[in-house]
Amino acid sequence: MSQVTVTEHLLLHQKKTPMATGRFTSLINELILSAKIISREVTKAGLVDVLGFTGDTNVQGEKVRKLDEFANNVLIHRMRRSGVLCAMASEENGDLIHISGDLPRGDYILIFDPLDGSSNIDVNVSIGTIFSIYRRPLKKTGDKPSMQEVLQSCDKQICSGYFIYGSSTMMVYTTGEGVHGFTLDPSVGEFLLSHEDMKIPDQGKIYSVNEAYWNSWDPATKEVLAHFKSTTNNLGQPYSSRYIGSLVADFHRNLLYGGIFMYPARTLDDGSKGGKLRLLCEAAPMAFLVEQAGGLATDGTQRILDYKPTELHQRVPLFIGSRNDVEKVAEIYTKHQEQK
Ligand code: AHM
Ligand code: MG
Repeated sequence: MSQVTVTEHLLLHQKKTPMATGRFTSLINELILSAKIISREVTKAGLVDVLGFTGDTNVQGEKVRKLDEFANNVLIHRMRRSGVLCAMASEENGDLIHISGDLPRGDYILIFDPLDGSSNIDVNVSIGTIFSIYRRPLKKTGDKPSMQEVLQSCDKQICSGYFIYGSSTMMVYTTGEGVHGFTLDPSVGEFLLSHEDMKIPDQGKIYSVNEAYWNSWDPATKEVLAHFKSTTNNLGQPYSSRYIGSLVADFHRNLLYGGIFMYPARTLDDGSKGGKLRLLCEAAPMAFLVEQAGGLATDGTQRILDYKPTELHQRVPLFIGSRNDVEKVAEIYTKHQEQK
């Protein structure tokens, strides 16, 4: 493995990456330190009292697990004091997290899912932290940014990535100059470059979806699934089905092997229809990564990075992964729309 750390990699690419300023680098370093603390606690799960629920329910209506709360607190506590942010948003908090007046502020906005894949925490299956960084559009460093300033078009992200707490802990990120992966070497406590310029294969062999929702899918979605199972698809044989239930882990595997992750819209009991995954802290950061790796991300037809969010916790359907596979999904959805 190379000896290149994330900071060195950012500096090496400074010419190509104008945001590799001291302030941006210190933001990334604070994020890395937070992730190391979260990783340490995840590794100790079972030995210390971090498994199970806190008894609270979050803004999404989901029961909060102790590790969810721990990861969220670590990120808020550290990043708030980083001096380079003007606001944060977390999957776990209903409102924007402002930087209080007595702390130094910068002009970056950080959006994160502190611990993605919560249902896997207590059973020792890979989970992750997802992050997305925007720059404040109006340089008014004195006051708090408005919601309008935070709800920028998703293609305005300047950096996104994730930490995956798996068989090893990894950081995968992009600043718009390719996707790079680093593995935490526990003996030196540093993330070292292990996967430079990652590219997702154009043609996948894997589809990842929670197929138990079959009865709540529309005919277009059912045809998408039938396509991946058929012998008349691009592969000439059924794809393999792999679903972990942690977006980070499913995405990471598909990035390396090729494949498509799908969380389609479902018709719910109350008749409403929509995706589950959150645009700002899940879909958009992964979409930035996958495009930088040569893949695609859509809601079926519309590119995720073309979304302009209207609310902080907006949800979207998500189809993300290998180019040929996501294009096929769009073809099927478009055909069904035209038939309506
Ligand atoms: P979380 O952020 O609360 O963990 O929820 C998001 C997770 C994703 O990681 C995963 O892809 C999805 O929810 C799984 O949902 P389901 O259990 O409906 O398949
Ligand atoms: Mg999540």
